[in-house]
Amino acid sequence: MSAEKILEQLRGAVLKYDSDAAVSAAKAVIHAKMDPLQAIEKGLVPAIHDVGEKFEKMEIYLPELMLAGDAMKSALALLLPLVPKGEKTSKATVVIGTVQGDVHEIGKNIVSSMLMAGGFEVIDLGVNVKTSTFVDEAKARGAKIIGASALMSSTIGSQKDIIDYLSASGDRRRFTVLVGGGPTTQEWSDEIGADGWGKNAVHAVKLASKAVKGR
Ligand code: B12
Repeated sequence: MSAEKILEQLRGAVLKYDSDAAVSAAKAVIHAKMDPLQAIEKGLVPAIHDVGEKFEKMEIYLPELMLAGDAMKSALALLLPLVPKGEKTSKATVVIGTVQGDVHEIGKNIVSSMLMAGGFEVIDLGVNVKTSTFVDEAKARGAKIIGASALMSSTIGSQKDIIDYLSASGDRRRFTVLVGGGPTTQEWSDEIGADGWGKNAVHAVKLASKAVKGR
């Protein structure tokens, strides 16, 4: 099967909310020895964005959104482990999570895997992570970088809370804070005083690598 056809199957599986089809398409990616990251970025990600647009236009509702998320996660469960792990020279430790009140994890998981592939030690705190937990864990684990993902306009404020929390305790300069997620922008990152905004997982790794060199 051609790579284009396999990408089409990945897209179709998410758009049809079909986890079984997503698993079959992911297996086809593996069988064809395709680059897993390309399959994710060109097949799965555009499809889930289309689903988000349909939800916004109220053409579909929460159950479909959940099923699409499940289909995407089923394919990612096979594809993300295939992203080659970088040398464990550990450039730095990164503590990453999705902010408080927000359970969107797909983008954060892709960023985590790519950071690991880029040679970072990654401590993934999961979703709905309290501001204090980001900071306490970063201190406890000797992390230099904190990554905060937020997918909703109602939760991006928690990214600012992390920075304010660090400033209040005099710890701001000890950590590089990177932010990302759907509604965030470079302007937002500048406004809240973050150290970098990543538009995707590849960009996130570049930012983290730059932060390590800059220290
Ligand atoms: C799948 C999905 C869900 C799934 C999530 C499943 C899961 N386990 O993650 C479920 C069904 C649970 C869900 C629930 C809800 N959702 Co929802 N969801 C989506 C959807 C369709 C896709 C999100 C996604 O996975 N995108 C794909 C990934 C790859 O993209 P990404 O997350 O942006 O990540 C990339 C970059 O942003 C970047 N990045 C991400 N994080 C980070 C972090 C750092 C540090 C860096 C550097 C970079 C970086 O790299 C990533 C990889 O390239 C979006 C629509 C959309 N366009 O995003 C809506 C969307 C985010 N959801 C929305 C809403 C409203 C909800 C609900 C409130 C719905 C409801 N009525 O209950 C709930 C919220 C629950 C909660 N408290 O969090 C809205 C938010 C609107 C807004 N702007 O505020 C959206 C935009 C849909 C819409 N268009 O209306 N959702």
